[in-house]
Amino acid sequence: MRTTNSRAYFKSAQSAIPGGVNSPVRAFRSVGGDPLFIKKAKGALLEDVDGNTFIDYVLSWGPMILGHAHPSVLNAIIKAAKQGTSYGAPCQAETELAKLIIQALPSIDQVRLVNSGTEAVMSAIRLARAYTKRDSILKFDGCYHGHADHLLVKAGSGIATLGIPDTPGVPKAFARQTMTAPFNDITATEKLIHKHGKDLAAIIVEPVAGNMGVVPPTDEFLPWLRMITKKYEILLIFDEVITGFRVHFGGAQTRYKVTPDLTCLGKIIGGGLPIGAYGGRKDIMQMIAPSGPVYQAGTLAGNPVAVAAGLETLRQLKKPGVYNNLERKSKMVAEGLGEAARHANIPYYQTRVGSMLGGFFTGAPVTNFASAKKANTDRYAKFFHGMLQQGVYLAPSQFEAMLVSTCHSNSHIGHTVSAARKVLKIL
Ligand code: KE4
Repeated sequence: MRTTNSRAYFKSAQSAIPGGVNSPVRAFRSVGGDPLFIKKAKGALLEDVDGNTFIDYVLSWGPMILGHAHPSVLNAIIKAAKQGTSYGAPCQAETELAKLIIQALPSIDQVRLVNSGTEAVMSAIRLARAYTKRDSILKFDGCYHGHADHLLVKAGSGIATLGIPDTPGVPKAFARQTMTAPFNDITATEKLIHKHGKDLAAIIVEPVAGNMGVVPPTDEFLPWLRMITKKYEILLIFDEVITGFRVHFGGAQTRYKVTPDLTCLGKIIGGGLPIGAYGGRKDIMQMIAPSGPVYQAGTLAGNPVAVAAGLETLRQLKKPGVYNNLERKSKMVAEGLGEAARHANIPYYQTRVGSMLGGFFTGAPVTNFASAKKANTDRYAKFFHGMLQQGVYLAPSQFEAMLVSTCHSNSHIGHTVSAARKVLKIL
């Protein structure tokens, strides 16, 4: 596969940008080799600067659930942009998006739009601390909630990929306020809560973990979290930046019928433009300035062009049959990959929630970060590059999700499965 231009662009990027990328996981560090520079994308396909095309299962890490350059989303963006790109003043579209999110997610009475998932989580945590007048928070090992200081404690995604347990630059005092427990582990979490429950402002969880690879919750875990947080008057925050409008139009909270106190969103609700959101019970959200004392602000928060892209994306997703279609296609991908691994006699543990898929090169079940880390990441790196050669673009890290869009066709899936058969056989 020709990568002359990508290599040249990467070399030039490295002189101007740390690591040559604007987000670490894009650098292919954990799978080796140099990242491909993308020239354009359409539907389920990416085209790099050397003319190679790939079936894309990264989908910009989540937002592109309708595929790239969706015609009606592009039209919405162009139409909005022609009215001006940013006002720094309220506009009707922000209320429309807010109301659509409120209608879709049962736990949300009010919502605030921000510019990224990190900002959404950062703001939700500050709000939880103000509401409860407590300082500590609990997160789960391997879950990633963006790069706000107090959340980079045994984080997943880029941190797990880079193997940095706690990043430098985070004051010890911050890290001390953040406790961690193993995902899905009720016993360990219960012990922490019995000891520190009265100091905990919030427990934040990815209801389906998507940053240690994809690890679904056990049947008991989320209902138990809801019960125990109510008992100790701790706020339960669902970080649905990935799962929101991905695993169900109403998010994981609707799929699993567990109602958090606050929800963080991002990715899909911006249709590929910068966005984040946090929302929840009115009595909590009312504390946010200017209705209350908790400050949070943003020059481009609720940006009219990003909001237009998000609104059109959600309107498309709301159409009947979209999620059933995603379910059918995702099941085909998962079954095809599983069968290819069995055919090659390679231990492969699969996970899937809707169009969010995980695959670990290990024979043992993966239920938390410790077990996810037992997967053979060297084998994953070889699989990644083998699939790339076959025109299939997977996440350049074992600790990410494989995502399917509405544009992935039966022939895209057929090609993916036959590529996996070829690659796994020679692994
Ligand atoms: P952003 O600040 O990247 O918009 O969102 C942070 C975030 C918060 N919560 C969850 C559950 C997330 O998955 C993320 C970001 N996800 C990663 C990949 N899994 C973004 C990719 C990247 O960092 O480049």
